[in-house]
Amino acid sequence: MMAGLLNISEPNASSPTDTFNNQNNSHNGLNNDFLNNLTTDATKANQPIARKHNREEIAELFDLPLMDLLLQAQTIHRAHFTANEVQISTLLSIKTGNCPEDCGYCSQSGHHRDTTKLQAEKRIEVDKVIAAAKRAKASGSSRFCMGAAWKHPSAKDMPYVVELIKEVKALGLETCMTLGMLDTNQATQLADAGLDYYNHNLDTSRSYYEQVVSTRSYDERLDTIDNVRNSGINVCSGNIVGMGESRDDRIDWVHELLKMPKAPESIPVNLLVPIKGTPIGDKVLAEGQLSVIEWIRTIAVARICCPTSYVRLSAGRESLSDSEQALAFMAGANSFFYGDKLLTTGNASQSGDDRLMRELGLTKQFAAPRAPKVLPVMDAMSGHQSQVVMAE
Ligand code: SAM
Ligand code: DTB
Ligand code: SF4
Repeated sequence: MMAGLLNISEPNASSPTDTFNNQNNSHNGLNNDFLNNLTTDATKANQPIARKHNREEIAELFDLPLMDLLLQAQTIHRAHFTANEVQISTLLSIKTGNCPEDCGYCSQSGHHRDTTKLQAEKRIEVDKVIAAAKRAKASGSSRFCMGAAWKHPSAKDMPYVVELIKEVKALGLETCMTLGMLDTNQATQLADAGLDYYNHNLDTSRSYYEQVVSTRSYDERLDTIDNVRNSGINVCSGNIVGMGESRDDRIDWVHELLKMPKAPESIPVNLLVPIKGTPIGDKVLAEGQLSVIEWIRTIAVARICCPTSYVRLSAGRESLSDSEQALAFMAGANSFFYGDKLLTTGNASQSGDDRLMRELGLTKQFAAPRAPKVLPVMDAMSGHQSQVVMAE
């Protein structure tokens, strides 16, 4: 058997203990023997499901015939998540444009503003953000993600983002932020406010990275991810497929995730939205886009290698057909951005997504926000009120 693969036709009686949830398929009323046997066999395979693949094994997964790769990814997905259930997030740009970073794909970089002509905006007021979060909740989103075009939040931005976290959580939504780099102190402040997820993407491999960004190093990205991880906030870290990178770069990116002490809880796999006026967007518009199948392969490999992570369909869905998105869900994606807009670009329409979910038989997962780490305590002797930070 090829290294790193599950052999679902050869169940092994001496299987490792695992966290397989055998209720997966009865949960949604399927009670389908074929699906239950499929997932049961997967857990009895020769290889433990949750283990780190080495680089060669990741490369072998990418090379599989597509149907073998999809079958394996969907099988692993069902062993760890409720089948046919998807987590849905809504995005809002809370500070748009004129970013000091020079990410070659991004409409919001100040370095490309003369060519993208993107109108920069100031921070959005708290009550407007809350109104957008309420709309997101009413539409069925379980997580509200707020993005800012900053190198990092400044000292004067911190009370603003802390207030947003607290107010959005009070609505019963999970919170996610993506604000650029964070130091340990900032990560702790966000954790104490109860932030559920922080998004900070590696975007690509270490070696292709220099073709993409020059103002923020790969190691700085890894440092921010470490700070988020150590603060107790869930890590959301993904990539962009289709920037002109090679298959090797996509393999290396998956390998980077596995080199982390713990794989990100959430992995957005963006398909490049080629934006006119950005260096990478213009190049891709001139030379042609990568096959969508390669994006689907990347999703499947991320699912297999990070079996307990949410794998998210992120940028790029607006241009995809129903069938391409269905293949992405087959590949083990179980999360997507919902709502007519991402940060500056369009998204697949909400009504279209509702119809697609009905047609595919997908159901929305409920929110489960983290409790804030800080608890108020009263000193019994003095009556003095203070706050304690709870250990994770
Ligand atoms: N400014 C913050 C940062 O970069 O850390 C957060 C916002 S940034 C827009 C979040 C992610 O969106 C990027 O890391 C990139 O992966 C993705 N993204 C941005 N522009 C994109 C595009 N044109 N196509 C696909 N993904 C894109
Ligand atoms: C992520 O990986 N993708 C989202 C989210 N994290 C913040 C952003 C996609 C942005 C797409 C381009 C735009 O709308 O400007
Ligand atoms: Fe700025 Fe983020 Fe865009 Fe890079 S991706 S230019 S950091 S907003």
